[in-house]
Amino acid sequence: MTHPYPAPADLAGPPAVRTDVVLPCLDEAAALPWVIERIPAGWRAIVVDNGSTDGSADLARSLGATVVHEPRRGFGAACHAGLTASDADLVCFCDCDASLDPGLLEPFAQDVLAGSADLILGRRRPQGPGAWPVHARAGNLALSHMLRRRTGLRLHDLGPMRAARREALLGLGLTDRRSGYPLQMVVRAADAGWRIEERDVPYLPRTGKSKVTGTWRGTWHAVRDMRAVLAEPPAGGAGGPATGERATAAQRTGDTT
Ligand SMILES: Nc1nc2c(ncn2[C@@H]2O[C@H](COP(=O)(O)OP(=O)(O)OP(=O)(O)O)[C@@H](O)[C@H]2O)c(=O)[nH]1
Ligand SMILES: [Mg+2]
Repeated sequence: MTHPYPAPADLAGPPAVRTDVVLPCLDEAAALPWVIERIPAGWRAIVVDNGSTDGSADLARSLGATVVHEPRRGFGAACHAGLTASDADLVCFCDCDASLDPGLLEPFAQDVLAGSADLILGRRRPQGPGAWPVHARAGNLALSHMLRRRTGLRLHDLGPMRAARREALLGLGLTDRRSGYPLQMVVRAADAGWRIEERDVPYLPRTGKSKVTGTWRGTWHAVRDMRAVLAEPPAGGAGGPATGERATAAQRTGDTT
């Protein structure tokens, strides 16, 4: 797949860094305009259409996004299809429901590029009631504790907004294709010694119908998928994606290698 913003070959200086934002999308026509207009200038939006029936794919295309079709349902299936479709240096992820502003990913990408972190996650800070149901918040907190026990990582949230290098992400060999995908990414990155950070991001009430955390069924499925990820045996630490450095003590509470 060609990138719409190729690095000009005839200009002096280092080639431009390319960044793609993967936007998993299942019936998000109401949210798409808000999301796409916030993609940083020069970045490409890859909308992964996961079987929408509300015209999301055509709308995304008309808004200038690259559209990838992933017929297999599941948040992880959609995210991974976007990752494999990307040819950029950096890949960011963001939900496509207008709960998170993809424009906030710009400093994430800059810091990954500068090498100060290998994976940066947005820590969701709910803005007003309705942004994050109580049961979802409690589930997320419990998950953060389990993650800490499993990896030593001190994260407060396993949010969907993140940035990392594409080749490093592919190297994690992620296998979950449902709700466990975001957790598996963090667990495997931690096992491999990545430096993982989180940054506050405002979390807004989503536009359109809730599919996961707004429903008990969705939450239950997410918990089931995430428990399966946490039960996986640790992979042999392969070292950091760029430098091979281990995570610092400030980022982790213990060494699990
Ligand atoms: N749940 C779900 N989301 C998908 C799927 N494929 C793509 N998505 C998109 O993934 C993003 C996250 O899904 P959401 O439905 O927002 O899940 P959530 O944020 O956990 O929960 P709610 O916002 O409360 O529904 C959205 O942009 C969805 O459109 C899928 O198969 N299931
Ligand atoms: Mg959402």
